[in-house]
Amino acid sequence: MPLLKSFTPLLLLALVGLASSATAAEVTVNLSVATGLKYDPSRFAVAPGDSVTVVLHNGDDMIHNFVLVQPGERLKVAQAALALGADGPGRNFVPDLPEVLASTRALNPGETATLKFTAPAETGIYPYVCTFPGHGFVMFGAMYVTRGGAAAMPPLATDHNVPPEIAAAAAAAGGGGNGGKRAGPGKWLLKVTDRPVVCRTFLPDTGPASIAVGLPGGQNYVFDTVTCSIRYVWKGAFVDNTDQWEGKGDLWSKVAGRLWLCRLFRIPQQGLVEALQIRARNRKP
Ligand SMILES: [Cu+2]
Repeated sequence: MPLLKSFTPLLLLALVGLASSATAAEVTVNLSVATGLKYDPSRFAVAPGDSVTVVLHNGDDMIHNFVLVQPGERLKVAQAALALGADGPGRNFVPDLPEVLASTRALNPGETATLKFTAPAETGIYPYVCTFPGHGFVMFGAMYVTRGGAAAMPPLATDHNVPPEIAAAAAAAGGGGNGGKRAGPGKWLLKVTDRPVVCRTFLPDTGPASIAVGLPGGQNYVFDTVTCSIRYVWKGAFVDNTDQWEGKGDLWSKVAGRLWLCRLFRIPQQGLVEALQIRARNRKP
């Protein structure tokens, strides 16, 4: 029976195909962009092979996109997007990499886009990220490909696949970390008046050895002493240390204002202060 033998694998494949298509579901995920470089929701679950429709609405006042990537490849893709430089806008800020699984175009404020794709056959945690220059370091989420549904995801408060700020907020809301008691927000909000304020604390999406600096006039930044770079800049209120100082050190301080720049600024070797002095000197008539 050689003929039947050669057909057997095909038959099996067809049966497997039928079985998987019978279990694959059509899933629609409504994602919006909230202010402060955040996706809402910051994670969702689908099953392997599901037909997924992501409807992305940009409710923010900046440009954003949605790029689904292979597990563990968020930063590689974000860095490659940065490296596109002047080519970025023409490519919707999406680098041509095999790690990119699906992506929307770059959306202007108020726009909505629909993206359809088939969920990967392999279970895992697939990051989604905004690859607009600089956003990828803080603006991301996680698509869980799992047969267990949303229940298979870890508690949000301990999920390392969502931005730390979101996990910390969930921990605070659930009473985690501070023995169930959370100090009122703003109790230890550091205020900046007419002199710069320097604060050594733990903030999301920067190294553990970072220093926050608040400047008179309402601009603030965080300097990462490990990478010797400015990680992000925000305006408005400075840093809220309430959770960090009132807790056991397991909740981080919060950026109290509004992020407007999230890009790594490498400090030139000669040092920022010296560079600024030289610039100021050259400006003099
Ligand atoms: Cu973005």
